Amino acid sequence: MEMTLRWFGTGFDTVTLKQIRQIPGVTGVITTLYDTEPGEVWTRERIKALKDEVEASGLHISGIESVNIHDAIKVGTPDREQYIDNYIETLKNLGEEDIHLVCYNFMPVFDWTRTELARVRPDGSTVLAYSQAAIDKIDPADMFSSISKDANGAILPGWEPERMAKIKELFEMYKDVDEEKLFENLKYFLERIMPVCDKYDINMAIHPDDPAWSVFGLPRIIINLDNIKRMMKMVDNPHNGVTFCAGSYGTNRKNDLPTMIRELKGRIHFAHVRNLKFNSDDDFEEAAHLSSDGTFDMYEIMLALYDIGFEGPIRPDHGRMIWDEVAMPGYGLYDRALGATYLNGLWEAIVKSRK
Ligand code: DNO
Repeated sequence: MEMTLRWFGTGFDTVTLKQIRQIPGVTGVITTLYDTEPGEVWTRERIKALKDEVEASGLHISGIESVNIHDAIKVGTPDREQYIDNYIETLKNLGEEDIHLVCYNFMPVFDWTRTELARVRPDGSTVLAYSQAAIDKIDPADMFSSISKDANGAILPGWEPERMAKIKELFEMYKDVDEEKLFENLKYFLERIMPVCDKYDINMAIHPDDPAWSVFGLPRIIINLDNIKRMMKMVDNPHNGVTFCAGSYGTNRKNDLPTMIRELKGRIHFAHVRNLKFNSDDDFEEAAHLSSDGTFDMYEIMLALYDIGFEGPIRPDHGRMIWDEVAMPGYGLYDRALGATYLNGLWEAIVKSRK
């Protein structure tokens, strides 16, 4: 594996490349062109400029998170053709710049969903949290405003204000899209993009729906092992793979994370490793990466990745806000650096004990 950190780019991220470079063992970043809108073509010039900037700091781009998918593709409206062509063009430009990993998601309307961005934990740190009871009280149209007040001024990934301003229209667009339709539209998209992925050896790594169940009555499909297997089988190409996000699959306590990892051998292209602390089955908060701070056995997760011979990038995921840092919720420097260091420690111990 390669240890990486997500970086949103100069002007969007409070964390600098220099800081990332100083986290022991972190050699790459997972990044994006944060100011592009879903459906836009990423030009080679812009990709190259990003790459040059990252490389000048002594790091490299290990992958893109995300190239977001336009709603027309998820809904399957006739204009999807144009947006898929644009996506293919973006993949070609990434491939020509020697970038071979793209994380994306196929969640309708909302990307990851949380009800709080700054729940206070007993140690005074703050974390993202989810409570089903709170979701059940929120009008989806108010979701964005209710959450963005705690965003520390950041634009949250997947919660672009331009899209959120059209929230009612978006719900209207998805009104006839059920799980079957969403699978069908995902298949259509994957079939169209696989040739360019084959040509440039680009691994597509779908991110799970977070939380891993339907929210606000919207269909969600990337939620468990059966559905992932269905997705991989319907377009059976090694470039059609997954981002194994422990914190997202782990929201559903029926998902046995180490078993899922072992079953997905060869098709996990990217891993997000983080911990959650459950207060009940449908109320959880994000914890420090350390096993003892949350509910998951992080050693077993790392061991499963080791056992399947995982060689792709791993990143610590959402961190707690600690030491008075002010940053995008989940994406401060300090707790993610602690997370990377802890995961590196587990990995070193596993490697040595297995030899
Ligand atoms: C949230 C992230 C997601 C993820 C996308 C991938 O913090 O895990 O926004 O990047 O769903 O497309």
